[in-house]
Amino acid sequence: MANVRLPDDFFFGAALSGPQTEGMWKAYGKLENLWDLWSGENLGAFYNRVGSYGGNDMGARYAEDFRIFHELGLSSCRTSIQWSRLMDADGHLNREGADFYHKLLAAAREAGVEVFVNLYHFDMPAYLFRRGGWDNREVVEAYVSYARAAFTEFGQEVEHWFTFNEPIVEPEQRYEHGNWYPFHHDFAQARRVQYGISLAHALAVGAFRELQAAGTVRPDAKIGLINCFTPPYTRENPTPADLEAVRMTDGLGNRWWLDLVTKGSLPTDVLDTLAEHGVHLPVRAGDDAILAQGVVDWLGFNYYHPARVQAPKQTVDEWGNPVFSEEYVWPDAVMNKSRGWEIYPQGIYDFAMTMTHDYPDLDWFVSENGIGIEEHHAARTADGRIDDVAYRVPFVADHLRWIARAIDEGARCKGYHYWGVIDCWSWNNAFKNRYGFVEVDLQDNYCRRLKASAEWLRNVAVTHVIED
Ligand code: BGP
Repeated sequence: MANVRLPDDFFFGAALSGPQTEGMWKAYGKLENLWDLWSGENLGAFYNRVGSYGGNDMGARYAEDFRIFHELGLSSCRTSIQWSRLMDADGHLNREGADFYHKLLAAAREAGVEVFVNLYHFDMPAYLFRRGGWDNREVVEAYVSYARAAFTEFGQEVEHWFTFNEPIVEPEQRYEHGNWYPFHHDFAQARRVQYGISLAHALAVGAFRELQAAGTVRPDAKIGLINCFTPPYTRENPTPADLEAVRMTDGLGNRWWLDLVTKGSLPTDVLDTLAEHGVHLPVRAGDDAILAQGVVDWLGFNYYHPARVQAPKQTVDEWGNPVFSEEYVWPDAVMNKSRGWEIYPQGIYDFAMTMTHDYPDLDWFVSENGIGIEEHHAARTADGRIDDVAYRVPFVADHLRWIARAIDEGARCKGYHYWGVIDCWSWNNAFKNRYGFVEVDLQDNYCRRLKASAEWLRNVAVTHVIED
């Protein structure tokens, strides 16, 4: 293999989220969100009983963190505003929360780092969840008021906006697979939630366009959506039933969102199949016009692992839900055992080629990619640094090589954000798996310390060359 070079205007940055970094869960008028609610009800559900409260202390250390990003050669980062911090329970702007984010954005500017702002990262305010969450149109409307407030408050400061991070995850994790609070196993509810989020996205894009036309949002600002697209694969010599499993996996997880953000509609083959199985979306007159507003300026692609599926042995599960696919265990899979996710860098290229072929006009960037390794596997060297080079560098280098190849073949991939450049809180895994090029030492007051891999990242971000 020879050295590989990414284009000069390709950007490098860091991906993070408000609920996983800020901490200060009760400061600046912040209300309880679903993570705080779950932490309060059952702290034992979180690794080492570390709940949502502390984040990685970025709320107190953001200036330091932005300086670290800059020193690592990163020009941008994406985080999220927390709905539960920006708005009060009456749906009005919370001034203290807004001021917190103004200060955070100012510190980033001072450090020379652009902040991409995402509006929602699995963090529904608890009082709105109690009113039905995404299953209730009033909550969809509340989200749009929140989005309007954010566009109005920060419209002159922020250039890159996103409506949602991984909108497929809450339907699946909260309502279908029962892994996250409120632990439902209800396929139909999951799809209603997915539909509610889709409407919320489209209405927020509509509000953004309106406020941009009015001059409230700066003229060069863009809006997008971020999703964890999983390129779908099945076994060799598939049966028609295996291919059907691929169609629905791809349809619900990928094409649903891609059609929404490029065509302003949802894929009819998927809706037809759902209807055939008695799953009906709560469609109201006028919804088509709402969805039509959902077309974005660009897209974020979070990539960790592919989806390998085959025809299911049973087409109905123990809760009476329809089943469209089951996992296919590929014998050659290389696994990240800490996370249970397959490592398959070529997937990033395959998705890029799908984009180039099926959605050729849309710009996108890799908005998350990274490897989280259980902390106790990490070796600390004599100088006190964690030596993570052996697993982190090849992971990132391999993905970047496939991105470079895709760009050579026409992909409109504009940049790369690494997830968790600084270790952060990972939902119910808390601090079990560490993603960072920078350690957060929980035994030392969240102190930041560069890991051995950080020098490699800086070199790639500055030179754009991935050495052989
Ligand atoms: C993505 C989420 C992030 C982040 C990441 C790593 O799905 O957008 O919030 O957490 O995955 O996953 P985890 O933290 O579960 O290891």
